[in-house]
Amino acid sequence: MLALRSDSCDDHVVLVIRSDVHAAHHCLELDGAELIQSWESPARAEHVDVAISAAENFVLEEPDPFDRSAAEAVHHPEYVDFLSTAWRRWTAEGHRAPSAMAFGWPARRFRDVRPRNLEAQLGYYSFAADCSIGAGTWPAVADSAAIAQTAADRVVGGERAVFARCRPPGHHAMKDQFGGYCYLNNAAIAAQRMRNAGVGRVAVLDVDYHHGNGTQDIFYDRSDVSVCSIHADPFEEFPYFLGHDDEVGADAGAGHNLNLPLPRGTDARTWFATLEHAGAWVESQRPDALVVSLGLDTFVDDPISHFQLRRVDFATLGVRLAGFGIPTVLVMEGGYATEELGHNMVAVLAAFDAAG
Ligand code: OKP
Ligand code: ZN
Repeated sequence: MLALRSDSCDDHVVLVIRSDVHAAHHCLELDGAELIQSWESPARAEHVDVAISAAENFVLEEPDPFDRSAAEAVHHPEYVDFLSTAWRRWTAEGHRAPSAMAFGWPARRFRDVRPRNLEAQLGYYSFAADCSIGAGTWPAVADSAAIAQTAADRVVGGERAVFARCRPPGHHAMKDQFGGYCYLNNAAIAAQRMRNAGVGRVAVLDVDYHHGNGTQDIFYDRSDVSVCSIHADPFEEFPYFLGHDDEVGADAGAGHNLNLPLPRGTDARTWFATLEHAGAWVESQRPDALVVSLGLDTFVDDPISHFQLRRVDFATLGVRLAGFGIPTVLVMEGGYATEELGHNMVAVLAAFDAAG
């Protein structure tokens, strides 16, 4: 599958930041009234690592230590505190359940006032009951953020592109709410990290099947980080309550957010026509660097999603992403056809690399 190019040279490789810390985090999620092992499993990252290791032009590195200030630059500090202490508090309270999950939220006409009770705070700091907090959650979440942070640092340091093999994913994580399997917003952390290092303008292009509501939330009123998401129409798909095409940014951010919702069942032809639209808009934002929220749950055989991209389409995606011709952090998001995910990810990355 790999890239035996005649012009291939030693420094032409894909740098991958990854580690094994994620493996201790395995969510429970509500499926109707039943708790099931989450689709977002350790095996996802393992399959990606195996496929990447089998391909010769990838270099794998461990992340630098997590810099909490990188997370606090895009999330409320008290939210980061909550995430990092929730499991300890849950244990100290002596709950019977092996992991913590919310059951109530400040829905319409309730007040946005932070409660003291831990179970209430779980609702205050989340928007969905599809992920839980267990013993391995915070270590994995912090490590996933460290992977994004390190990838951004390497790109600032001169790498043309770096793949941040993050798990858990991040693009649903808002300034102060977790949900959708996401706790810290890895893509936002990477974008902000590059801004702080002096990169002038950053664009985030989110190609995951689901709307990147967290990334939109974090940058919605800013003009220095533009956000574009192609996703299943929130009228019919998670995260349901954000991601419509009339969400264009606010205040200084007006005109710097673009949502391109598509119907369930969208095929590759329509998807790539939409990617062209997204690409032209991203270029109109004149970014100096790109962050791609690289979810591959657009795959035809994804068990929880309903677009129709095939492996060959992921190679086409890689070529298009390389075509922006700017320093790029590729951040892993969703993709639940676990056995296929590694090969699909390598298809994107190898094509990106071969296209230069
Ligand atoms: C995360 B990412 C509840 C199902 C909830 C949430 C999907 C989260 C996708 N049983 N599904 O964008 O790939
Ligand atoms: Zn997704």
